[in-house]
Amino acid sequence: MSDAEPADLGIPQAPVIEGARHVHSGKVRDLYALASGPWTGQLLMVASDRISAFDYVLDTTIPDKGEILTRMSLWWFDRLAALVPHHILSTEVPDAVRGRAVVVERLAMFPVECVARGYLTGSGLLDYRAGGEVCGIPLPGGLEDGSRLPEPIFTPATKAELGDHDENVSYDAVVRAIGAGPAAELRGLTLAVYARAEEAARERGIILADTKLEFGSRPDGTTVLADEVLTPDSSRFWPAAEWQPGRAQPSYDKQIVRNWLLSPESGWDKASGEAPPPLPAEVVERTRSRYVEAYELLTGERF
Ligand code: Q0Z
Repeated sequence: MSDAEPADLGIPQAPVIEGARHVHSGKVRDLYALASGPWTGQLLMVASDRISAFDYVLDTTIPDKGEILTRMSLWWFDRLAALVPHHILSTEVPDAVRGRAVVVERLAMFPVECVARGYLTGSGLLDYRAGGEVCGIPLPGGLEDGSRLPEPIFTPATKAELGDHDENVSYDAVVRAIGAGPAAELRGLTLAVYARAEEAARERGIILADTKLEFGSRPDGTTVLADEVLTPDSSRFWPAAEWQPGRAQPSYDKQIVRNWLLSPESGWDKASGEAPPPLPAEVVERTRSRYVEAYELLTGERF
């Protein structure tokens, strides 16, 4: 395979949608440009029922996952609207994707993944273990996987190609990329959104360990919160009752899938480099229930 060719990550083709032109796909979402109707020229963001685990998009879908995450994101956008404008224009979308798609303003996106962390895990933990800091922010000694940080930190990353991991960068690198004013604004907004959301989640027995946000600019220069927000695909949610620093925390949504894939029953060897097998119906149903439970617990609304 030539270097220019992307790796085949097993992502199914984005579905054809009448009146929309496919422009981009992530692991579990598809982006379209609207080519007809009242929102011509704007974007249609579609959440699929696909799920990823251990960096693979699985062959099995989780029924209603796309709709649950779309509704969760919409709930947060509404709750955060006093803090920052958002990109949602309409939830009136083509029938084929009803409930799991939104029409959004086309923005000039900042090329920065804006991450806020209140707890140490994942790539933050790896960086900390390698040098005592994350994105150039020095942290106290003695922290473990899952430790609460002295205060939430802004740990920006630059977007990688599909299939690669984002790369953590220093705040200075963000300043160089987009300028000091925009960098300060994104850091301030990211930490403000995290503070608001962490508090709301905590009141409901859920730890919001970290979250990844994306922002864009309107033609008039207004900074707008974009993409999806505060879903289990963009954030780490942990059941507060089970929080125990010093080990990997169980994930609210994906733990059932991970445990089954790693169990002898799956017959899968993570180290083999082979794609994981399809999930049994019982694992699908229990995972769907976790997404529903997370939605209902966070929002206080029935799915
Ligand atoms: C979001 C993404 C997805 C794959 C571009 N309001 C906006 N204006 C311009 N661009 C974007 C947005 Cl949200 C934009 N992504 C991320 C979404 C599938 C990648 F549905 N890329």
